[in-house]
Amino acid sequence: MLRRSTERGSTTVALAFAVFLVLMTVITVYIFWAKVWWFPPAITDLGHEIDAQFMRTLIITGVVFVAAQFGLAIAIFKFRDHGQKAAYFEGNNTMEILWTLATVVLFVGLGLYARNAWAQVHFMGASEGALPIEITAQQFAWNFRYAGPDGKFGRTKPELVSASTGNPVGLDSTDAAAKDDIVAPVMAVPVGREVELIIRSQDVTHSFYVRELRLKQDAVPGMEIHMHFTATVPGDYEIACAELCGLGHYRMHSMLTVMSEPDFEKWVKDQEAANQ
Ligand SMILES: [Cu+2]
Repeated sequence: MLRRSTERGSTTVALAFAVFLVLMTVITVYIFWAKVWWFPPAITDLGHEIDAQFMRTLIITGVVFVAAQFGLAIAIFKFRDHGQKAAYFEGNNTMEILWTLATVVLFVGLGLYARNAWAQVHFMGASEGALPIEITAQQFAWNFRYAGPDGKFGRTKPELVSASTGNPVGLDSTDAAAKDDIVAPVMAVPVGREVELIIRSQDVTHSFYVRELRLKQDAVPGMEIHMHFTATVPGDYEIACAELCGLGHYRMHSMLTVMSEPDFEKWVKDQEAANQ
């Protein structure tokens, strides 16, 4: 039975909600468009590729988001209460198939687009001549080991690990190759030279994360995980632990300094002197 006209009138509510949706959508788009909260500039070629992929994904999902919100606003206003009888229908198979297919095509398409960038990091190793740096994560610090002049990492033993005696990674001093190894609490790399990371953990799962490298990799106990990058912009960048690893997680950070080759040589010499 139809209600009397004075009892109708969800127009105000429907309009208010529709306007709210449109406003919320416009504000959201503006926040991304104006890059109000954005990541710092990338400092590797791969970082730029990742950013390009991010923008592609953001534009495609952004268009879908705006269309869906505007569509919802229109539907809310158009189908408001006119005092009419509610209609019921079972759904629309054609539409279901269409938007499932569209989602699959977009998802797979984006994946194919990014496969090169992904493969460069995860399937291809560092090239010959890359500078190896071993990263050992522990609660709640980062240790960076350089092989020293002999280019070889010396033996380590878990039972020798002792931060208080200045041996945080357990270097075995009876091994000749271990004698010139450098262990530092901060990381330095030469600009423009490829670096091979060997990421380990002494206790729980941590995550090595440098925003500007667009690189985030878990450090997993019992595993040696290889990553590689070439930094192209000198500067200081924060290294954070991106895995909640215990009560001191918040203070588990360090610095990555990208410097010129001569500055790097000098830095290594200074570290050698400090280690002796
Ligand atoms: Cu951690």
